Amino acid sequence: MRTEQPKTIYLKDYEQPDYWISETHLTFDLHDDHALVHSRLSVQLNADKHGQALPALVLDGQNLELLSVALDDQTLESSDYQVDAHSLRLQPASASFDLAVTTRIKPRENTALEGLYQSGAMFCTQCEAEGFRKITYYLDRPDVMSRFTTTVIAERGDYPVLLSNGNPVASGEHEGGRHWVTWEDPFPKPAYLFALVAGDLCLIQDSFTTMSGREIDLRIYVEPENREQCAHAMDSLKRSMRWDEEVYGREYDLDIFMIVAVNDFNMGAMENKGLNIFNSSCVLAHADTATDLAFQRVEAVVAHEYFHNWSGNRVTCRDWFQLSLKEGFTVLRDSQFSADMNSETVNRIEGVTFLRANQFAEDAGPMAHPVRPDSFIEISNFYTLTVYEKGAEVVRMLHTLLGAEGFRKGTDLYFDRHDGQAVTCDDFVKALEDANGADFTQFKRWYSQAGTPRLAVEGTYDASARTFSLLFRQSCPPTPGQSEKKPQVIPVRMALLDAQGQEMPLQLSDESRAEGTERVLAVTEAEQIFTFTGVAEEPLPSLLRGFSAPVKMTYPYSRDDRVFLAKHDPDGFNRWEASQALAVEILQGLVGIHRAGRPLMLDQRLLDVYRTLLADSTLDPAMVAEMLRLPSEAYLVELADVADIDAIHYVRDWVRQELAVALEAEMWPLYQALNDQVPYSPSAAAVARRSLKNTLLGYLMLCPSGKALDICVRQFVEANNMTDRQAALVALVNSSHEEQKRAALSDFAERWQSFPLVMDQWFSIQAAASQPGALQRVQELMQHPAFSMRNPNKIRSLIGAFANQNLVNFHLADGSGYRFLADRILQLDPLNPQIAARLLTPLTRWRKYDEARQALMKAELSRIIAAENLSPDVYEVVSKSLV
Ligand code: 0A1
Ligand code: ZN
Repeated sequence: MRTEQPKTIYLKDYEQPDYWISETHLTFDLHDDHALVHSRLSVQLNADKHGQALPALVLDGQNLELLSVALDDQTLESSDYQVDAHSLRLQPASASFDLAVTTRIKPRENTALEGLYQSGAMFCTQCEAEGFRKITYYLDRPDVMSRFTTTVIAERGDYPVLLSNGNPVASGEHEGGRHWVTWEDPFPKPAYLFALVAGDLCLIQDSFTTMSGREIDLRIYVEPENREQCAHAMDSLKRSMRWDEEVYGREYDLDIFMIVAVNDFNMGAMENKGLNIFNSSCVLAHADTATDLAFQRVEAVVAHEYFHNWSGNRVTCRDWFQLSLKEGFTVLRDSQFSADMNSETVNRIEGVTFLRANQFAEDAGPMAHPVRPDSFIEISNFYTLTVYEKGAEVVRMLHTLLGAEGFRKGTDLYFDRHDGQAVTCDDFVKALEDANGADFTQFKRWYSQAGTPRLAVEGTYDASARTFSLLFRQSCPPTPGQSEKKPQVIPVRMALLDAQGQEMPLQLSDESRAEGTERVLAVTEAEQIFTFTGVAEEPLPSLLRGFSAPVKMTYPYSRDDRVFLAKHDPDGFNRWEASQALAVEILQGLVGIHRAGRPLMLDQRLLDVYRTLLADSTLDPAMVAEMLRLPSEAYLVELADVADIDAIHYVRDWVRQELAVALEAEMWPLYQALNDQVPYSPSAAAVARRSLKNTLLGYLMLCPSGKALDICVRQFVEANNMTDRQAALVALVNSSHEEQKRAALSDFAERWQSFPLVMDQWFSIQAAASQPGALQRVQELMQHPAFSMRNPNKIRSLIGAFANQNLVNFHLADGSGYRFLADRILQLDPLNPQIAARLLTPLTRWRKYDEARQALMKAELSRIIAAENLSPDVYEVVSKSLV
């Protein structure tokens, strides 16, 4: 139990800072077991707030050893200031002064990976959100923007590369083999965008000519053994830079743009000004070692961080409650980019699948919060799917409502108006309103109300009046602290289909003539009717196309309607959606039948849809692969009130096997045709073919004929890329062919043992395999030399994969999975509280399970909260989950 209750911080308490810092001069003296940080700040009173009175200056600081303080070059006595565990407080004598502070820190002992730390042999930083205060005393808040000049001094032999933000302006040698480099960043920035790197890194270099003809020096720094794995990241960077010019009119501003890959990193990457620091998993990609999915992730994350240079850095957040200002917008930007680079429909399907299985679950759980939260204890806990993914959906809806052109006018005004400022989500929406003469007052409830809205739709056709009415009813379930919800603006992109599946002309009752065949209806009321006139025959509506709003929509479609839509809807996304919904309905029905102890029978309509897909050679193979994929266990759990995970798992596996057996004859020739042994290519078309081929392999391996085993083993051995090799390994690991499985796993480990990212895949494939005994396997794997509790990627790929992806084993009725996870969280919390808090997610979902499991899960949460010296990170998640 904690003795001191951590403090809750509220948005409503926001105040401007008492002081500004115009200039920040830093010198880092890096040594093996410590670093000396000299800071010299030019500080000015915030006169708007205080007139002439001089309040105390209170700087944030944590885990710092304070060595000296000087005010305008006068060294202060320790009686002149107060230091506690979180701050340094002193009384200025004038409205403008220089403050010089020296601190000593211990980067090697920094296992939380926040502030300045060591990853392997290199020094690096992570300052977002509040890591800078672990480097030196500072006003560590995003509305304090300052010009940084940074000098890094270190041993030349071990640290030939010394980097920070901006441009290098001077360098030199010191006695005894030490050297130094000074970097100057001309753009004022908050401390969370500060970065420093020192190491023995190799450089991959390229260049980019901007729209105004400036030549930008592009640099990727990695450890020498990874040199061959940077081409895709570099290419993605150049395409991102061009895309941001073309689509948003945004040009890069500094002369250098740098990316550094580090192995120990809490998140995916960080958008530090001019010096992005990346988890190596989001930079490195080579066909031999990375799957197509990993390639796509690298492309998306490189783009995301690059796009932050405008949406995040040039215009930043006033306070951390506004986090979605930069994250929601930037996630939308990176997904638009990925859609443009790949298939728009497939990209949207992947995004929606992820959102519904994960963010919807967060929105229905104890940590549910609005896109702009009202309060937090630890801001790190609010880098969530709601702030990122739902936040992106909110901006996407604004895009849908304004249209591409209106949206672009709005973002131009936003960037123009707020360049160099720290602003709020309201400022963002205001710019979109002002540029378009729009009123988003009601729309802004998306920022303040948590929970996933329900949208129940009904359609009525009046044959004599030739009208078709759509009745929309919206509601939103209560979430923590919000019992009542007001109606939100829900854009519904839709069409009406005739009996041939053609889109019909659309005319609303208050319109004089029909116009177009697709509309966006803005549902704004709790209950609202839209009536279409001149409707020649009873239509089938195609609703919420492209998932135009993050809601749970229902419409009383029959299964035959869904089959029709899955085959005929001209909108590709909604074809997929219809096949998903059909599969969900069938699986849910079978779960009930299985629980009642009755025999299972597969609705032939699902087979019919799948058979048609397999026969249609005109379809995009990636799209076919998406449609052949059954809804995940996680999504089925999310949809259930109380999830019977054993039944869900059993039924889903059973349906997969039925499908495989029934379609084996159709699947074989298609697999063979796709398995054409052509040389590897990373093109979108080749990725699509691999995706379908490997989906088929997964099904074929379920057939009792056993015909697929040899082919799968051959694919594993002979593959000329990691996508095919890994797909074969997954199929083997999830099969009952023990001998082949063991051989493949040990062959794989031996071959890739010195590639940490490949070993991550090896860990997670085993951790996610649903056969009995998974927990013991995971415990054994924790002893493997490639595993480490100090490396977030390893924790995610072994412990995270087990708890989040292996639902039957994690939820074993004896509670062993829960106990194991709680033990790991307690073990990790003193080392890395951010990752420990993130590992809690599956335990926070206890309301979804039966009473016995609920009791077991809550018992583990209670055991965690009773522990001594819990971090605020873990304390916040556990205490909110137990309410
Ligand atoms: N801003 C980064 C990701 C990031 C988030 C949180 C962090 O610490 C709590 C660190 C980095 C991005 O969106 O890419
Ligand atoms: Zn981001």
